[in-house]
Amino acid sequence: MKIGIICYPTFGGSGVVATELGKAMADKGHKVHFITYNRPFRLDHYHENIYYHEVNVPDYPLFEHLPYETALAGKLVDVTRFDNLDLVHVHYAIPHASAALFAKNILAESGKSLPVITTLHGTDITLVGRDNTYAPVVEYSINKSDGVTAVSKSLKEETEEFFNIKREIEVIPNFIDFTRFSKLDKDHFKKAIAPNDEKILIHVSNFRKLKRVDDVIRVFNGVRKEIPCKLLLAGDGPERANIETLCRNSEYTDDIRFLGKQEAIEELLAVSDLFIMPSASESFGLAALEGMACRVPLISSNIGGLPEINIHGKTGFLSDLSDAEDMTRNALLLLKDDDKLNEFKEQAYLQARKFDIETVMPVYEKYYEKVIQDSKSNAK
Ligand code: GMT
Repeated sequence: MKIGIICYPTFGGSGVVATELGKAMADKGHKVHFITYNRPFRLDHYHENIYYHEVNVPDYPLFEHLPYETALAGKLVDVTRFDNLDLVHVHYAIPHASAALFAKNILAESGKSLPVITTLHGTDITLVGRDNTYAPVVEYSINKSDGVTAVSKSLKEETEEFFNIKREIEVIPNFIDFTRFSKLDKDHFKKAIAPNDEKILIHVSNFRKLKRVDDVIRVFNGVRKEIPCKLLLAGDGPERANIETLCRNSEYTDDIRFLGKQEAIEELLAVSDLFIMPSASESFGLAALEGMACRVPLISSNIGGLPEINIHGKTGFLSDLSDAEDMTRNALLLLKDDDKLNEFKEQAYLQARKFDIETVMPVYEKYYEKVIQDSKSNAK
């Protein structure tokens, strides 16, 4: 197949899923065309089946806001015509789905069919997509796409609860490429972070409010009161400055390291003992699943799609939203008992194995084929 992929190229779950899926499709022999405004950060090597088309938005004195959606639609029309795409798969509804549908309609004028698959990732439904400004466009785009997938059961349900959905939404979960995320031997690195064999807690996110990084600090302070440990904070975003202030006022400030955006996240996960994800909203929690793939158990809130990956009392623990005390208790339960911790590490890994890209990629491939076939039948 000749597949177009539209995604955000930045650090963030939806871009990671889009890129890893595209790479896996390319390995399988499909031609994959990424269409976005920057090279996706995990698209880091040459591949004979992968193409990258950059969307540039020409400026004009009249524009106070650059019309990215129009430029994206125009680029998609151009690539589809030249490379004869069989379908386009857009990740994150806003503004990718409506731009793709616009391109589809333009192409239809000249008799070219371009099926559009939209994958809903999270905040495009649970947060920003609910804004009155975007909601009618999101709803229309979901109903008019040729195929729609959601990354968890919970996200599908939330979509159907909030929007007036008149079509089937397929749940296809996110996945892990185990060639990248398998526990690496990084003893020397561990020694550098925790020279006295302290336990290492980790949090990875884009530091938005909904990630509740302040709860991570509360949990860490509570744990640190009882046992020697270190906290790694990877990622960056709007809340980072506030969190740094919070940490500077903590008596354990020397045990907390801000690492900023990290590409080789697997190396950090490889030395970690516990992942903390207390989010207020999380459709799936890919960053945490990457941790589990590296045998890092998960202390998380019990919202959204998190209970679909984190099995309470087995791969980690689930707590009510904002209950940092319970999260602290659960973290200590594991960190104070090496046998239990090792047992949870193994279970976390086995659970992550269920989301192996080798299993999930063919599900997407079949779905692509079905959507293309259905579009052909509907056109007759
Ligand atoms: O919230 C983020 O970390 C970024 C966001 C994105 O779209 O890049 O993540 C969403 O999609 C990820 C991949 O499907 C999911 O693993 C995240 O849970 C989801 N984030 C939220 O729902 C808040």
